Amino acid sequence: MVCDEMKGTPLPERVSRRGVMRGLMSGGVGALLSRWTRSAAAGRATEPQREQGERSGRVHEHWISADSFLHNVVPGGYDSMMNVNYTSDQTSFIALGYRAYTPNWQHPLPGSADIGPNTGVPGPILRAEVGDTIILHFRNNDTYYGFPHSIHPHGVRYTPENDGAWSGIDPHKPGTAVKPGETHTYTYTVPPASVGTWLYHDHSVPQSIGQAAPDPELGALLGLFGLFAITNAETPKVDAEHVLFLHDLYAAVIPTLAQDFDCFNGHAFVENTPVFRARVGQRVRWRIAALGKEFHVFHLHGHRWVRDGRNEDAAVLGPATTLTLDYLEDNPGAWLYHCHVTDHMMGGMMGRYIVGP
Ligand SMILES: [Cu+2]
Repeated sequence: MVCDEMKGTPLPERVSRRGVMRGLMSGGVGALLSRWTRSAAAGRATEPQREQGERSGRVHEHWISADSFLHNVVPGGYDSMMNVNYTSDQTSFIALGYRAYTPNWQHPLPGSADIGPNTGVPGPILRAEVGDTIILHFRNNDTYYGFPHSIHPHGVRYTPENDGAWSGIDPHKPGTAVKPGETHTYTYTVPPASVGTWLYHDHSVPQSIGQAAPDPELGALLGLFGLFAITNAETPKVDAEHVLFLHDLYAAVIPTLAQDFDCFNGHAFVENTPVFRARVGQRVRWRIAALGKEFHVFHLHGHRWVRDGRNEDAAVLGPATTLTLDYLEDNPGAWLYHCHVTDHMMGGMMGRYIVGP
């Protein structure tokens, strides 16, 4: 769900007397308070700061940490399509993920409609409107691998000093190789051409695990990626929003994995991948992104959308490309979404989409 009526509103307005009364009358004061607390903690986006030529000038300030943690790709231990069982040691590895924290990286934020589950793979959804400024305070908390990391953005506007991309040409360029325990702050602006869905990801020094060949984006392969959701005043409001990352894990790169896995949001196989939900009559938006070295075809059963003037029920994604798909939900039932590349279907890119009446 998208809380558009809450997003980006100054805090005093969010807890107006009328809002409190409405919450009380609907018996939802607890929910209202928890929503306010969450907004207060997650937002830090509320201090108006106009820049020359910018329209609304809201500042979105986030405290992001690159964390290392044990991650199980197939927590249910079962691939129902191919009827294969897995043990957790075959499907687990130490992942990296961006997580949103309270200021000064004190505590991880709980998941919310605004930032998503905040479990790390993918990272938090970073929202902004045209005219806003995004400030990312980044901490490298990769205590397991000890690699340097960065945040490199797509789609927003930034100077070379905020690019976060290692090339080796200037090894001392700040923000391109933030060492474990160190921090860096990136600043981006949001011009009209930034409307849409965009990636951010680790773009630091090439690394490898064990004897594997160095990978230029190993941090991103291990889970350091997320997306921006950028809107303007004309962006239609939606009732349900589904965020989906298509990415791949290779046993040749990550030795603890028993095989390659093709993943949605860090997981493989139906009932392990996210189950998305909507109801008939709702406006639905999918924000989809891919990263890595594979090409994918996102396909949704029982549904169509319009893109570039044509009707579609499947769309190609390559590394670092995204899709923003909107439609009015009109088809109840239990549906599948999946990558239509057959290798990737077998490797785990299958999921369920449940539409209630
Ligand atoms: Cu695919």
